[in-house]
Amino acid sequence: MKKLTLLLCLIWVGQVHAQTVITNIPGRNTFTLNGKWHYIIDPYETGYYDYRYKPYDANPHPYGGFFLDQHQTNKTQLIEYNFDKSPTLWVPGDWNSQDEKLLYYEGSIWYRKLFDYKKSNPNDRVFIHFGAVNYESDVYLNGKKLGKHIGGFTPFNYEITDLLKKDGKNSLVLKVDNKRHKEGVPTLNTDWWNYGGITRDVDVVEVPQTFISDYYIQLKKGSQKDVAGYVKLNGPNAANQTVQVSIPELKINKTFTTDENGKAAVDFQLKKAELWSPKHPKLYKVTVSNAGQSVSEPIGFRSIETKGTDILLNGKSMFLRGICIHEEMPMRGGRAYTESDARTLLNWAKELGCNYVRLAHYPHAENMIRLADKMGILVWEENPVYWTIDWSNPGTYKNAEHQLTDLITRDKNRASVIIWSMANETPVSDARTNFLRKLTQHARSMDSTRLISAALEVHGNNNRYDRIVEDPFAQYVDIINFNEYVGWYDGLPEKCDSINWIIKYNKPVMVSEFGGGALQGLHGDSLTRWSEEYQESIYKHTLPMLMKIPQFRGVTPWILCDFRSPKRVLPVTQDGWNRKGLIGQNGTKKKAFFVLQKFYKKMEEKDK
Ligand code: GCB
Repeated sequence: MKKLTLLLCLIWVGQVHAQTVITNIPGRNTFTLNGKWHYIIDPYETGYYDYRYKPYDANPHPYGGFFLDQHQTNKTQLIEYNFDKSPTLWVPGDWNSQDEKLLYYEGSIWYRKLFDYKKSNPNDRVFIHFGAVNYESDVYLNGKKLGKHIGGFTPFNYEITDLLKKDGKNSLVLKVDNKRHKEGVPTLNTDWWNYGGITRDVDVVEVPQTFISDYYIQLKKGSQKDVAGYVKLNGPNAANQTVQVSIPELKINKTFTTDENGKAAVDFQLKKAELWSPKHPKLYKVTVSNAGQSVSEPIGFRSIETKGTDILLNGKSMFLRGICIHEEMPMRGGRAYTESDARTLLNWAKELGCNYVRLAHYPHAENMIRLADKMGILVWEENPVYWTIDWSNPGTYKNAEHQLTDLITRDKNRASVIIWSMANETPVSDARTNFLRKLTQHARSMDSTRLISAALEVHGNNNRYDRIVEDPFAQYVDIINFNEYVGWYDGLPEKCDSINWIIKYNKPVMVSEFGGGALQGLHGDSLTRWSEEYQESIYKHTLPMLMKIPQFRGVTPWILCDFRSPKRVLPVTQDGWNRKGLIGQNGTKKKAFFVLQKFYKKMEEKDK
């Protein structure tokens, strides 16, 4: 009985939500938990609910709850699971592309990792940090619940200082559930694969008692020399402390003092700094320090704003030569997650002549954004508010706001990121516009320097060839972006030649999507659906059509690579893949790739 009480005490029934995210993980003292993790497929959530469907972590039971990671210690003991004897999955990585029987799986899978950890300093604090887990996760360390996290594409962490075993193995267990929900963000219906699992890096992060948890060091809106931002300390000695910000290459070394909440306002001038741009992606090593600790990372400085119908980067008008990208590797057919995956995708974008990418339709891995910083590629980042979100559900709004907060928190120091996108192709209604307006206000309150946009929709009228962009949400954005599919869902490619665009906003206009499907290697004439020639024809007719829009300032055709989608069921042609990529599932370029490449060469010449 005593043993039972002890065991029950070990189970912490309260629920802690993920704590404020620690930023700049690559710049910290970390220990990776990437590698092989044992897993148990649990479609009925037997490891979570008892037979009365009550969660074990709220109603502890000595043998229930896979998070206890128990082992049979005598021959009479009844335990109906065993992580040690279960197969393994690679983390990070989606489960769908690692085990054939999981390709279409949507449900719960338990993951378990055993690890030893010795602190480098006995007084330090220790956190466990997840780059992303899709979609919902319940996290337990040594049988205790750390919390629950919702949202498949943003980082979260939990403090584990007091739970770590001094000697012996720690057992880290996650229940990961990728079931879709009507009220979720995204919701039930999307045109991409619902890859489940621990899809990004897992790290143990060791920090001092009071540590630099976050900082924001960027040029002020509209300025090319004034830096503004903050440094935040977390811990018992966070208030009234001095913190330093230094940029040795610019001989800058400034001191600021934290307020009673541990936050210091940062304000200084850059003299003779080289501004970041796609042509010169200059990054400076910026170091933030306090009481003997320091955190560093490369940061670029640039200004981004709109003026009338122009987009100004460092004060100069530019055209954004872009492409949409899903976070997926064509040849492997799973989530992209390594830096080398990111490099493959961004190198293709560069080869196409891009200076800009739209990372659709959710936050991509941090290594993608950091690489874009280094390679000089501008970035659109997007919240997964897609199609028919449950607009009037306050919980759905909170969820969307939370995901956006975590995205901005993670990437606010990346010079490459110039646009926060609130949503994609959302149907106009008061509830929806209100939802997006609130999200926009929230984004601006966190980061006043970047531009706000969303991929809007196009409407027709009685005239067959009029196409109108008119949306009550347009008043809140800095750049009008819309998706159009003339030539694919809307007539044949030649229809583009007759379209009359009606866009009555005195703002820059960009086209966030256009395109059509082609099976790589399938040839026919330009009217044969799915042939490379049909897709090529769409590009040949669309680009001149868009050039007629006076405020046209950029475009991100749909899409760099073919990607998996369960909605695309046409045998032989689709087989579960959306074929609108300029590059096929096997990594081979289709004819349309070269049409866009030629157009971008011309646009680049013009920009010089
Ligand atoms: C769209 C969506 C995108 C789809 C694409 C398509 O408008 O924004 O997510 O994949 O159309 O292929 O139909």
